Amino acid sequence: MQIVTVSKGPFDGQKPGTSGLRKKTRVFMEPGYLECFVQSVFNAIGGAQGKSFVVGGDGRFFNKDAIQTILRMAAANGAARVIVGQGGLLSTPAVSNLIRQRGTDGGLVLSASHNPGGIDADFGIKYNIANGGPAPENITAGIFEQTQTITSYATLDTADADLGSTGTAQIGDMEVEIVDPVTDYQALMETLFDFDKIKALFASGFTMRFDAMHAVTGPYAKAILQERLGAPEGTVINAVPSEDFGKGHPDPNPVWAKTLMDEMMSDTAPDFGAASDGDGDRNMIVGRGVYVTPSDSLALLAANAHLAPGYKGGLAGVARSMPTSGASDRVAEKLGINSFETPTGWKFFGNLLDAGKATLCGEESAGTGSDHVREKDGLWAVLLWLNILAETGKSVAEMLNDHWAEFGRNYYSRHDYEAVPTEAANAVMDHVTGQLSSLPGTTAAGAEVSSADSFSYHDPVDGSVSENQGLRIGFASGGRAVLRLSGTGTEGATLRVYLEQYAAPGEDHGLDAETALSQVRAALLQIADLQNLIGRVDPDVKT
Ligand code: VG1
Ligand code: CO
Repeated sequence: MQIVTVSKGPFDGQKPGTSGLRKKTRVFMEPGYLECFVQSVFNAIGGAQGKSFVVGGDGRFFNKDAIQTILRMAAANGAARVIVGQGGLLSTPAVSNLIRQRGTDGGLVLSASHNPGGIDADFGIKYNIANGGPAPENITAGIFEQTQTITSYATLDTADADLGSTGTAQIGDMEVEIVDPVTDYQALMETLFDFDKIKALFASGFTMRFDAMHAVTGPYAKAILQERLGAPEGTVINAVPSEDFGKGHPDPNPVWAKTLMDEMMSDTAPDFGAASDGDGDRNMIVGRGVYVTPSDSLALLAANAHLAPGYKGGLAGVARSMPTSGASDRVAEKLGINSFETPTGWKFFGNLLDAGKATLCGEESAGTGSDHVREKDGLWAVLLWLNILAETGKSVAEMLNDHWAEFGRNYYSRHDYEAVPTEAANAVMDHVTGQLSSLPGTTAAGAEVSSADSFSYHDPVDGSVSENQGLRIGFASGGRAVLRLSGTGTEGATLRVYLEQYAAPGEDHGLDAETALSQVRAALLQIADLQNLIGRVDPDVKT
């Protein structure tokens, strides 16, 4: 074993982000950088001696090298066994599933998710715990602490393991098991959904386009949708994972999945469209001529999940992140089940799922999932949609209109201001924070403010408290604006503004979102003084 000493951990004090550590790829490639993070993880969990882990990534540039580094370090730290996806590939939900199925002590996912890939783009790593979910805050804090004091890491001087074919390999005393990335995941999906029904739907001529965005879900979607469920060849596009995601942003939203959006809005649109992100944990759902917001998708899945075999007993509860619209709350209320509002980031759902308090969870950023794993799961959401469409025989547009007629519609949009100088972004947050107590009862741009606060989450399972999780402004009209800073960006700050307007059953549900949200937006711009503080009012990305 080789002990490499480092003068001071090459970390610059970055606190744990929304989802693991994300940096420019070249930063990760600096000698010792990845190594120090991995050693910090091992140190923070009381060492790797005798433990087993799952390791895989989304196939972006540096994925393969990083995996070899981790394997050598795991062996040097005494790990007994590591399960790796063939070719180094595993989607985030597939990692979560393998950790749970094989009972490993945890896992490492190499991905910067929706951030672009390549030597001049982004790389990332996240640690998942034995329940298969993202490390909760007490563990990420421990990892952070280790990164601040680390002085050495352990590795082996061995050749790379061959990850090209399934089977086993040996590194030092550690066994490496190379598995097909899709097999176990597909088996899990078969237990949840009525594959015969979905197969019959495709056989009847139902058409679909799935955009894998040159990222990790390509092999999964091809195996499940085309080979198993009989969707024709060409249903899955951009299906080969590439190191730079075809130079795109593997972010499944109408902006970055524009080609798919254009097709779905055209005369020749298929019945159903979907896309997934870099590491396969998110999804975008589109019907012919109609985009489904992630918040609506969560609500609609909650209302109809019982149509799929895995959920036929009903749901214990639905949890959503705070910026996600209240649409799923209305479903939970009607079903008489729990509903929860958590901070942004999947790690906050873990306790609720483990305790059996929630069955479905979702975020406005197109993450949806359930208690089948402890991560959000893009393809799972697509299959649940397909199962529901197969059962009801309705189109996506009919499903949406019926849902709004019953529950009302939460018009919704997120506006992102990217690469804002950190000081300016902080100034916006400070400016709004300073007004919170005086806002209720005042009127901004014609909209009366009914409530304003900084969101704190009290975990109902372990009692932990997470403060400063975003600023919420409620309006008497049933509107809401939320402001928060992204925890996943790698350049300056990203300011996210979330706009929502409720229209009750019987009210007009046919407006375009921009019109429906115009008053809330005007009020927010006035309260946050964006023009003055960041010099612009128009966002870079609207989803
Ligand atoms: C974003 C999303 C958040 C999601 C996170 C990780 O975080 O808003 O909902 O959980 O990305 O998703 P932020 O802090 O940038 O708003 V993923 O697919 O990158 O693992
Ligand atoms: Co992701």
